[in-house]
Amino acid sequence: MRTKTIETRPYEGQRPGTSGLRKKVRVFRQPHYLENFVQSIFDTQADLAGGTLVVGGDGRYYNREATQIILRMAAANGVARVLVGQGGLLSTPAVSCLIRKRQARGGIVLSASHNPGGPEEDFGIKFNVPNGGPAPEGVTGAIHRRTGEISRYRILEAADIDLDRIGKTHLGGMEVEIIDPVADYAELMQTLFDFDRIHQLFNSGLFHMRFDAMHAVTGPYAVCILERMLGATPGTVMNGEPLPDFGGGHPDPNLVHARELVALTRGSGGVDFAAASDGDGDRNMILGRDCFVTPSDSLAILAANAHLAPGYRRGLAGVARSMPTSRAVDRVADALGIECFETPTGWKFFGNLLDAGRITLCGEESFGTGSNHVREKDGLWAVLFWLDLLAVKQQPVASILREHWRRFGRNYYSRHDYEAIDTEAAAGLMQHLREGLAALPGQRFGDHEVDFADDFAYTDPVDGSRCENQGIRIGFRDGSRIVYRLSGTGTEGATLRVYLEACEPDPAKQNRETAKVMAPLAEIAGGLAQIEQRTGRDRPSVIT
Ligand code: VG1
Ligand code: CO
Repeated sequence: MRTKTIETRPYEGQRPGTSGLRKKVRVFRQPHYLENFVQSIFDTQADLAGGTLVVGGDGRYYNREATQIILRMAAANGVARVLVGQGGLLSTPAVSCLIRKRQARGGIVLSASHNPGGPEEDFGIKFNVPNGGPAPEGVTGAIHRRTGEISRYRILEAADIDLDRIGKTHLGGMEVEIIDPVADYAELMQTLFDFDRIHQLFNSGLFHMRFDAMHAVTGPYAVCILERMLGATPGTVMNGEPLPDFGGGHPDPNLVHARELVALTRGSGGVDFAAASDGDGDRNMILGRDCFVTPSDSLAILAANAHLAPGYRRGLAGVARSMPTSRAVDRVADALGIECFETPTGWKFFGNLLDAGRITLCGEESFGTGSNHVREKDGLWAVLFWLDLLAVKQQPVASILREHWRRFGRNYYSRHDYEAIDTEAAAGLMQHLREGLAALPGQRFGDHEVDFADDFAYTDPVDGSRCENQGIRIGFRDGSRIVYRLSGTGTEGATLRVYLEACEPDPAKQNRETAKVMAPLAEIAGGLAQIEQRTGRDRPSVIT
């Protein structure tokens, strides 16, 4: 086996977004495109040489081919050992768990998360650092700079290795260990939650749940943990087989894309509990009978009840939420007397707070919840957390939710996405908003008077790094809020996200329909940003 050095030229636009580099498969398949990015990781992360690297993906189209290329490049770049999930599969939280447990110097996750897969769809690559978390801005910036100057990459000349056979082999001087993708992760979950208690809940015969793996990576994890270890009825997990095109769907666990699952929760015959996860297993959607728990509420409820789960028995150091996430968890933090941090969108911003022990739980409105057990958001972890709470409380999801609102108030919440709009129109819209910010405080829009308006900037309390232009916030005196930002994960044009939040402390008004409550705010949001005029869209593409 011989190491070859191949000449190459930089590609434009290999800048990682909110969560890794995401492009259409056909972009990734251009000659040297993937290789340039991977070599830029090795060139900037010198510690990988001589160390352990974890590699796995969500099983989408191009996952296996990319894995083989990365393995040959790792061998040529002096990596000592690579851990690869069987079949090239590993969920994002499982990669994080393995990096930490096996003291790896990094990990590569092949996924475009909730974006569709297939030859005409999306592929992605993320790099995780030794704490198990997504590379922070400093690291992604260095990798991106390197992609702009790259002139050669190294790769071993070798045949493909068998990704399906568990065990150790060698690739040149590098050891390759094909591992069971589920085992280490399942073991970690057992240390956090009371598996016996959950087992009894399933055994009672009075509790029924469904989990939708959306033909993405969590299928094998959910079958092993829910059905085999916890005794849920076989068939609890639906769409459990990972497919390269996710069965043609969007592996995005929300009310729009997991419609089939939502239908199973409706009416008197509906299941008691239902959940879904996304392409790479880091998102979660929580449903009860005739009841949807918004991700922002879920974070607040988990924070308020964390002490009931064995892994969090001693309470929480603090909590954090991404800026657009509703402020439901802030009130829980107040009540518990712990710190609450507001960070920019993207899990990488929680890493320092978790490492420094300042927070225990954190979450995002985009169906992401997690804790200090790993350094990624974790879909199945959230599902198990809810199962543990349900086993203790022996109450329907809907009543847990209502009790929570009664005690802390309800934050009605909705996100409106305008997908694939013109990039310049989107930039113009944000610029227009920015220019108008200073004049907003004190102005009235219907019943709402503007309290503050700014372009969110964040100074990391641990390392002092600063991040600007993280989204426009407009807060009103009555506690409601409008947030605008442009997505950093899309692969077509721009996506405008408008986040709406309205606060309701009065229990008598906490059972209204979200869309009705949001209508006046949505109208104000549209007017302020001139959405229709600038994008040509008279309604959002997706409302979650
Ligand atoms: C979206 C979400 C963000 C999340 C990111 C990655 O980013 O809004 O909260 O962290 O996806 O999630 P954006 O920039 O498109 O709004 V996933 O499941 O890719 O790993
Ligand atoms: Co994801």
